[in-house]
Amino acid sequence: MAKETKRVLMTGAAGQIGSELAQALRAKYGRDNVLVTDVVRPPAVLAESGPFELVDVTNRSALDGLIGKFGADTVYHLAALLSATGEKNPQKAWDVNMNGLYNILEIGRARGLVRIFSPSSIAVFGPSTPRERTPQDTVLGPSTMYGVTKVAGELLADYYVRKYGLDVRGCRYPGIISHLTLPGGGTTDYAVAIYYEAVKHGRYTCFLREDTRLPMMYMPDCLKCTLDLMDADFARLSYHAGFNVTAMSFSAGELAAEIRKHVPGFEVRYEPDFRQAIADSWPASIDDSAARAEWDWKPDYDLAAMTVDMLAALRARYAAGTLGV
Ligand code: AKB
Repeated sequence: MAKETKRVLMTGAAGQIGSELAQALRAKYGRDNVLVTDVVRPPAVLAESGPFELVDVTNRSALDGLIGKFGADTVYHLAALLSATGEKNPQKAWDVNMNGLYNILEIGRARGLVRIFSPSSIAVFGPSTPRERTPQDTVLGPSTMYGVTKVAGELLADYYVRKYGLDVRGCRYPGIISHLTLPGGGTTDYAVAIYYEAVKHGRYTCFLREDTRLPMMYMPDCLKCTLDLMDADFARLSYHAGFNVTAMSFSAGELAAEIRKHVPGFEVRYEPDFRQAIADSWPASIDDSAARAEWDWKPDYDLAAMTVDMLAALRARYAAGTLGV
């Protein structure tokens, strides 16, 4: 029988996904069984709800020491530089994304970890990838350093599955939308910022063109997707580190129109910057039939349902004075 997860270590826990996934893991495995780590201190609510350590994922001996001391059998490795930040500092993106993952895989191999989660991204795709219903198996050819590291990371993780029998899993996240922790340094970040600005100021200046259509997912689906993939029966999986997943696709203009249904008079200006070229190199929609077939992936939220939920949560935070100005 497959070994069970009992003690979890997470890297990159201060980020948009990490901060919510850590809470979900604490609810599932018990607060003291989930050690969250990052190079910066996460929000107080997370740092104070269970064990937390500062660690740099490029420092293998520090990471190995923590995993050993805590007795972690499973790692959620979320530490990474995203697409826009990666283009500003490609060398650091390579260092953190590749050496961080290599360190985790080597520690996993040496310590015989039960399971590792290593997220990938739609950034693995590039300008020559089919843009609509992008297949699971297709041309990759990313044009960003972030995408290069995600392709190499998927290949490296799959190699460890084949060569060492290490159980490594990951999905190609689309843009993730949430209302707790802001994303940092991605191209899809506009789809979070637009909700905040709608609630706070009733207007937003978007760094992508109005007709830019990208695949997206709401945070509750992202958490379900991640936890379900990690719970899936290994024997059912023919893919490992790079499952296509998606929940919806919309353009910046369609998102603005949906928000306007709830925020009358909401104004959006479009001033594309360097992130437009990144968005133009990514798929507009994704075929995630392999994830649906192999571990029963199915999202719950579409654009309309997500917008109602996002606006209600952000308005409550605004009323409570916790949204900033
Ligand atoms: C980014 O925009 O860089 C990320 C991603 C799609 O991986 N949100």
